[in-house]
This record gives sequence, C-alpha cells and structure tokens, in this order.
Amino acid sequence: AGAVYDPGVRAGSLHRGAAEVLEGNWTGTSTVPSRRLYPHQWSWDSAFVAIGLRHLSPLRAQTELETLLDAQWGDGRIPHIVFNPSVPLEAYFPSPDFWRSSTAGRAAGAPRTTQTSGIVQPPVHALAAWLVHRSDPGLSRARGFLSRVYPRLAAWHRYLLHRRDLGGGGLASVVHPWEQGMDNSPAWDAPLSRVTPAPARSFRRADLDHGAAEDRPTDLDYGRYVRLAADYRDGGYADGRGGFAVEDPCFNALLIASEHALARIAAELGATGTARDARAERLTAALVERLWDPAQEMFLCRDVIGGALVPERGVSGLLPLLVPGLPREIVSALVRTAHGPHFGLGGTTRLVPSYDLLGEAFDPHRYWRGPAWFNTNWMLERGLRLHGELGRADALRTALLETAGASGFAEYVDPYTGEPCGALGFSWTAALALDLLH
Ligand code: 9WN
Repeated sequence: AGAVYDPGVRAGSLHRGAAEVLEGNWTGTSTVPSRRLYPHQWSWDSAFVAIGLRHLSPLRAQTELETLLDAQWGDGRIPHIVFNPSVPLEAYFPSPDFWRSSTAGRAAGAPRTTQTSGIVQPPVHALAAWLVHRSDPGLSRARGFLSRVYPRLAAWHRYLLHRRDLGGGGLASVVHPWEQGMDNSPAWDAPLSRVTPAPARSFRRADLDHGAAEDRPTDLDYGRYVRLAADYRDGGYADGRGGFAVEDPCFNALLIASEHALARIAAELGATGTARDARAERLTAALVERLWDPAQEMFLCRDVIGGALVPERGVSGLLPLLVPGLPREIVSALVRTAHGPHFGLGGTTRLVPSYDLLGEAFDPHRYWRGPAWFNTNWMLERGLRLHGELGRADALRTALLETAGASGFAEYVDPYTGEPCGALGFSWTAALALDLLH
C-alpha cells in the first residue's frame, strides 16, 4: 500500500481493529451499523460497509448489497431500513409496526414477507457495486454479480429520477430528513418548521436507551419526523407533494457518481454506457444550475415547497466534489470553502464538521449539527483526490485514520478534539478506514 498511513505497526492494528468491528456487526447476510443503537440493516450504511468489506471478503461485500437489494420495492425504491425479524420491536423506533410496509406499501410493490421502512437513503449503491466488483472481478464474474444487480440498480435510479423529481428541474428530492441521512441538519429547520409535530406521548424513542439525549435530535425534531413518515405511510407511500421536499447536494452528487458507475457496469456487461454518462452530465448541469451558490462558494439545499435555497452551510454542500465533471472554478471554490473558516480543514478542525463552525446552530456534539462523521470525510477525501488535490487528500486520509482508531471507531466525533460521540464500534467508520488503508 506504499505511502499509506505509517508506521506499519499502527496500520496493522488499525486494520485488525476495523476487521473486528465488521466481524462483530455481521449477522450472516448483512452488517448492522451498531449492535445496540441500530440493530437492523440500513441502506447507505450497507453501501459504505460493502466498500470496506471488499478488502476483507469480496464475497461478503457482494452478499451485503444483494441482501439489501432483495428488499427492493416493485416501484424501484430501496428502503432505508430492512428489519431483522428476530430483533424485538422495542429495540428500535420506528419499528415495523409503524411502517407497515407489507400492507401500506402494497400499491408501491413492497415485499410481502420482509418488513422494511418506506423511505429511502442516498444512492451510494451502484458506486459500491462497481467498487466491490473491481476488488475481485473473477469472483464477481463467476457469481454473475453485476448481471444480477444491474437491473435492480437501474430500477432504483429510475425511481429517483422519475418519481422523485418533485421540483421539476431534473434533480431527485428527499421527502424526509432521514432520507438524506443527516437527520437533524440545520438545513432542515426552516422546511421542517411547516410540519406539525406528532405529540411526544404518541411514540417512544428507543434511541435514548443507548445514546445520550444531548447528542441526539430533540423530541420536537422527532415529533416532526414521526408526523412526516406517518403521513407518507397513510398515503400508501405514493410520491407527490407532501409536507417536506428538499433537493440536497450530497444526495444528488451520489446519484451522479452512481450513474457514472452504472455506465461502467453496463460496459463491463457488454452494453454501452454512453447514455448513462450523458445522463450523469445532464444531472451535473442541473445540480450546478439549481444548487450552486457562487457567493457562499458552496452548494446549498433547495426547499422545493418554499421555492428558495436554504441559507445554511452544511457539509452536504461540499460533497459534490465527488462528481467527476464538475467545472474547474467550482472545484477550486469548494476546496477553498472546506479549508476556510466555516469548515476549518488544515487549520482548526481535524475532520470536516457536519455543519458551519460559525453558524448560529453549530453544536460540536449534537449529531448532524456540528460533529464530524467518517462517511462525509471519506467522500471529501475521494473528491479531493479525484480532482488532483493530492496533498490535501493525504492529510485528510491520515486524520481520518488516526481519529477512527483513537475513537474506537466512533459513530461521530467532536470536529476539534476527535472526542468520540454516539455509538462505538460503528460499522461504516471501520469500513471506510479499511478502505483508506488499501
Ligand atoms: C435514522 C444508521 C443511520 C444512518 C443515518 C444516521 C442515523 C437513523 C437514526 O443512523 O439515522 O435513519 O435512528 O438516527 O443519521 O445517516 O444511516 O447508521
């Protein structure tokens, strides 16, 4: 692995530690994000896990993605949670009896026996499938891995591009903060304020049994999450204008990166990927046209119902750096913003925070309102490297590896000190550290 994270002894024990986390969280067919806090399969977690797992076992990495895809709905959506039937209902909220996927989701083609949620998460899957294939093309071909996953991934993207273009400008919208994956980001505060919270006594938060209340979203946020999800369910999970619709930069950037990956997969299967690459380029143009803010030098979220950009700087707005065809001046601006006073890379912070250090809502410990997460840092590292910012990418890789190991593979950390927050032994932290070691 050449220049990667030295000295070798520390790299060796980091590798061992990360492998142990993934071993401990493996259920036999997929990986839980955390044994206690998140005891089921999560969609984007599994994609990140597969990206790391491919260095330990390409077969398990393929299985991880195939298990998730087995729970895909007939309309193409990949649910954000696939429930493990042997885990007690009380272990996680909202549980299968809240989502009622097999009945409420029938018109949308939810699986009959497997229980899932009815919302989605960011489309990292095609990118993950391509990277998993590349780690062992012989095994992948022998098992027909790509030919089995390709039609499912294509249906997934079709769902997002057709059913979820709620803004009409060519981008996919999320209809719930859990879909975007950064649950209580300050970018949601204004669009969420229109939603009437469900009464606090109408549900019981299992997350507070395992996570510190001051590190987790508030009860008021939860009331709104519950209302939005219940309304979506009660409408049979049909897509249209509900109470919340946002175009998010990270979600759409991952869709673009995954479209490019699908083009590579199509080519590997002997088809032509040019139509997909062309679509990825159109999506890139729509991303820039609809979400780029030249004054803030970053991408912002668009509130589709209110109709305006949300003036909050979240890490999501830096992550389109992942997109290959981004205009050069936008790349330079994003690199400046990540390394400037709002995100502090190379200066005050160790890892990129989830939210603006100078923002009014900044809190270094509260979930997606400031702490640094390892998946966002991995995406940023990849984007820096892709655009030739090798010195900065190397620095971020070293910081990520050091912090992952020192924090016990924490779910997230204080962006200044690296102090661990949330669950320890968190799967994507271990998986993405492993990926950067290779
Ligand atoms: C709701 C599993 C998931 C991640 C999300 C993260 C958190 C769930 C929760 O955990 O969300 O989906 O209960 O807080 O915000 O990104 O996929 O790790």
